[in-house]
Amino acid sequence: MAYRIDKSLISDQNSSLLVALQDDYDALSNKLARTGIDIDVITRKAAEFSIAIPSWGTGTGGTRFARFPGEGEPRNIFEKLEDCAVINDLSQCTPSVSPHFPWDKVDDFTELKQRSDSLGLVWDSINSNTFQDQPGQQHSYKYGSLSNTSEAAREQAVAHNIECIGWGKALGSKTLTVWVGDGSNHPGQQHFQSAFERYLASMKKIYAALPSDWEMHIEHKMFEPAFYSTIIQDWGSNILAAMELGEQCKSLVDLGHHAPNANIEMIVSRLIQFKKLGGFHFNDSKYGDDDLDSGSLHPYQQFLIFNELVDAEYRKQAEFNPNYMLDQSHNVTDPIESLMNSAASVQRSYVSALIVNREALGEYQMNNDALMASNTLKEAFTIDVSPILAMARHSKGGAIDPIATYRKSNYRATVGAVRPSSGGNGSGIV
Ligand code: PSV
Ligand code: MN
Repeated sequence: MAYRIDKSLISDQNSSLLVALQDDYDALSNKLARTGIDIDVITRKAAEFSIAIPSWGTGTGGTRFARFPGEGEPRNIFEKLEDCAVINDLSQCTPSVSPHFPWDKVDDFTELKQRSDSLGLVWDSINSNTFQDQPGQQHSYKYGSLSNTSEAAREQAVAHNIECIGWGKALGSKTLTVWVGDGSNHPGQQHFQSAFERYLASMKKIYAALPSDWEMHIEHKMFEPAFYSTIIQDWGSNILAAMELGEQCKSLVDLGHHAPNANIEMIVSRLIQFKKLGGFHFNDSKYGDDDLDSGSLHPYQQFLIFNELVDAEYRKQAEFNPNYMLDQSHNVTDPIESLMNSAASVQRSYVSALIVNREALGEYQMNNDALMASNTLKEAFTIDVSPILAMARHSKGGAIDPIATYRKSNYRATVGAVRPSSGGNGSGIV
């Protein structure tokens, strides 16, 4: 039996916060009404927003130097699901989980599906893993997977991705996300064009196995584990591959996978324009693929990305339906707390973008009024939309203050008693 947070604890905690929340909500309602915005419309949209939890994010992360395991870490996908259910019960915006195979492989996928059903969770994009060797694996990925010079290694990587599609079908998923670590560490080590040709040929085989109602998402990353060149190093190679593969193939943007200071919101706009935006892995970073909590460092960048996304919604852009997902590594926090905070941070960026005065912005842009265009965005960004987020959670039975309610529940210590520490303190980015 999964340990769930009692609904009565959530409602008790909420009742002590509701009067103050209603005051703040009414004040914000009056403020927004002055600019013609109906707060209830925004709150309804906030309540409809959802973002997937990465199964691997529920465990404590690490770096290549060390990992410091946390108390009560989930030991398998069933326990990861329990933690995801807690996150969703409190946050009410994370009803889906994105699994990573073979990390989350089980013998009986029917049982796994029944468990997720019983917890009220659904499955988001399936992630394949050909960036590390698995025990007993015949061909090594040391020199790459889908672009390996060895045909046998490439075939093995293709077969794994096709197997992932099969597991995804059993779980009711409709997307396969492919990220590979293929690349090189030395100038001259790899023939760029031949390696890309091999990658594309392998991807075509996976694409051919994709059900007609599925999408395949390609994730780019500038470097790491390869430190000189990476096969899909940026959105350019990504969209080229996605265009080559076909309509069901789109690009996925992980916020930590770009050169510092890259204009990610502009990349997003380009992908939207060419109907190639598949989805996101949200996280934040200062130096590289830091996998810090979403919005913890660059909330304005996250808002500007949502400004593009809401603009596409506003313009009713065709074929626009990106998947939102977190992809973070929690090294010093309780992963449940970080994931709840991060989901709310992304939801906040969405809500802030919803209150941008788009007619005014469009006019300022057409009149080249740079200052007022910029101020229009800043005005929306600086309005504190917290009461909208809290009210959206409350309206769905979630917690007005998810972190406080979670701490009050004593969940971590409770599961800690039945989940002995993995003791795994070795290195490893997860
Ligand atoms: C690679 O750094 C990445 O962002 C990909 O999404 C992987 O699937 C994930 O992290 C987990 O290693
Ligand atoms: Mn990612």
